[in-house]
Amino acid sequence: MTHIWLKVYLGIGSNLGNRRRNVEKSLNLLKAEKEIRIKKQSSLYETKPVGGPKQRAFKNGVVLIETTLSVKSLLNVLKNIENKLGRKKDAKRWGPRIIDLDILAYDRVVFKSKLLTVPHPMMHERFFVLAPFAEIAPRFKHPLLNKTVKKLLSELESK
Ligand code: A4P
Ligand code: MG
Repeated sequence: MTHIWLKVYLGIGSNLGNRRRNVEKSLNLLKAEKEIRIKKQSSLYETKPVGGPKQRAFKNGVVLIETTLSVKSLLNVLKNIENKLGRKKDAKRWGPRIIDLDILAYDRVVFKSKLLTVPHPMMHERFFVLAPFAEIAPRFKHPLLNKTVKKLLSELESK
């Protein structure tokens, strides 16, 4: 059987507990997956919370992985990791979280269902995504907007 390793960008965020350690733990759990390889990781950015209740600042980063998992299986792996790290299911939307793992882009696939939208529908509006993304992949082109991450970041910064 042939395995195709696709390039996928993941967004990671934490604003509860030891934020840096939560991110590290999630990366270790990703590394432990046979069908996932971590290729690049950004530094961690201290970012102001966007939306939700008043809450602590986040640590945010972006990683480039290669995976043979389908986009749906990957989402399940990410949710399992969030649960293992103790993320509460009933937490409010946009509320504080131990760990949040989002699929920002799955290769150049455009896909939308009830459970999953790729590329992530808000990635281009968010500094906390674009800044670390631009650090590791400035020339990655947004599959729908057809602009590079670097360009999206500079447009956001000049708004
Ligand atoms: N889902 C759909 N598309 C995706 C995708 N591309 N990747 C679904 C991951 N999940 C996706 O997500 C809710 C559901 O979205 C999932 O069950 C999945 O089926 P969640 O992580 O359980 O809940 P959430 O994170 O509260 O909601 P949401 O809408 O995903 O919020 P975001 O967009 O993740 O934003 N401010 C700063 N500074 N840093 C942050 O990291 N994060 C958020 C959350 C808000 N403000 C922030 C930050
Ligand atoms: Mg999320």
